[in-house]
Amino acid sequence: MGLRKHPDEFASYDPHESKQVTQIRTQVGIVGAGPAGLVLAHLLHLEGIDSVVLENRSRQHCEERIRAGVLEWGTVELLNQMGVGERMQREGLIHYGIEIRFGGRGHRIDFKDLTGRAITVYGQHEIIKDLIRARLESNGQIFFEVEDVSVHQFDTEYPSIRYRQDGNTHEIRCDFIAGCDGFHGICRPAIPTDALTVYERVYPFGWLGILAEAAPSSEELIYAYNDCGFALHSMRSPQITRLYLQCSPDEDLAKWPEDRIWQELQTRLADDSDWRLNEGPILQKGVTGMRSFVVEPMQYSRMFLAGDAAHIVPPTGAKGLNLAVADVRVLARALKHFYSLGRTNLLDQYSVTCLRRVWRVQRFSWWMTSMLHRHEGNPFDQRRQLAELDYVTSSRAASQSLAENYVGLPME
Ligand code: RFL
Ligand code: PHB
Repeated sequence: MGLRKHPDEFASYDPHESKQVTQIRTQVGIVGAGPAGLVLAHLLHLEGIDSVVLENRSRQHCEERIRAGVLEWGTVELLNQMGVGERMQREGLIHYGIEIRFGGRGHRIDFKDLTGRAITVYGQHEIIKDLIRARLESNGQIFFEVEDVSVHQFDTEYPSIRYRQDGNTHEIRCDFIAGCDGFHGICRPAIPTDALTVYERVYPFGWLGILAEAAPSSEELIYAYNDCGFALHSMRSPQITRLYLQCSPDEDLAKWPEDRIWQELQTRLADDSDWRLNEGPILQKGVTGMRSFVVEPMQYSRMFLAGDAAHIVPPTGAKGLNLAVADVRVLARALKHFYSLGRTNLLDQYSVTCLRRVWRVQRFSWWMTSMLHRHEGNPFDQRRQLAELDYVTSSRAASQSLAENYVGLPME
């Protein structure tokens, strides 16, 4: 197998561009420096496989983008095995349970008792910082702020990726392309539409997320079901709280001054005790729509989609990042198998292998979302939701099912 150890760069003349195009050769061209792209690049590096990562945003933007916060035990284990978990072990918060609040009372789901496992609360942007540092320290190539990225000839043995940077055109010639460019990326739309089936559900609500300079008001996450709508108490550190409020998907942020946000959070998160939510300056706020989305298959010839490029889950189950990591773990193993043995069987099975987990996680995220959010209309559904919350917090079997999914199903 032609194992090309180092990306080499050379220039050629492209008559269409009427100027020189810089060409880089590598084994795997990766589009996107989110969790999927960066974890994949580092896993491949550890197996001696070269890759180049292309990212259209700046390094600073990637490192400061506030997103996920909950890591499954399997994600934590993988990051540690990859040698990028040192700061996560120091600064991450290990949680052995979550609280579900409704009807004025809190109910703890005890992960340790129910599964023997825990989750770690550690911001996605911190993982991104750790991964970028690790890649650059290993002389890995990540090109930030690239423009006009396009993928070509991935239905042949000679895929390529083109992009522009500093006014020049560049081309990456590779054996495979990994589309790790998120939901709005360019890789999935480059696949012929008749080769893909899309499964989608858009929810009639969104989340207003805030980051506040306030000490968390509880040691664990609180998922609250309330007549006024869902609310979530999470955190990033002993000084920073992360909070979410159910809102409409096109909510106007201008209608949410700080005092309204705090008032609504106090109402929705209240219980019958004298518990109060700590307040503080709001550092960031934003609205996210919610959808469930899966594209099948997750591969087309020599292009493989991973993470949000292939699927989206509503954030209620805290699964998006974890699913992205699970995909690239499967992909890295399949690529290693190909380069070491010359066999494509694991690459051929990539989509089927990933989709099994993807659909189980879709089910869990949909279920958490439908149990915890208020929606218009049918009083029957509200009674049913309360019965579901009652069941899940009082039956060991039901709590265990929630806990098993929340801490993360075993990796393939
Ligand atoms: P990403 O993170 O979107 O990364 C894709 C990268 O590709 C770049 N890109 C391009 N680069 C080059 N050329 C192009 N044409 C490009 N187009 C895009 C982008 O700039 C970006 O850097 O996808 P990836 O790697 O698949 O990772 C997925 C996760 O980021 C996502 O699923 C999670 O953030 C979802 N999520 C959560 N997941 C969890 O596991 N636990 C959580 O607690 C959790 N909470 C959340 C969340 C997502 C949220 N929002 C904002 C959507 C909470 C929220 C509010
Ligand atoms: C977060 O901390 O951002 C977070 C936690 C749990 C979720 C979603 C987001 O379900």
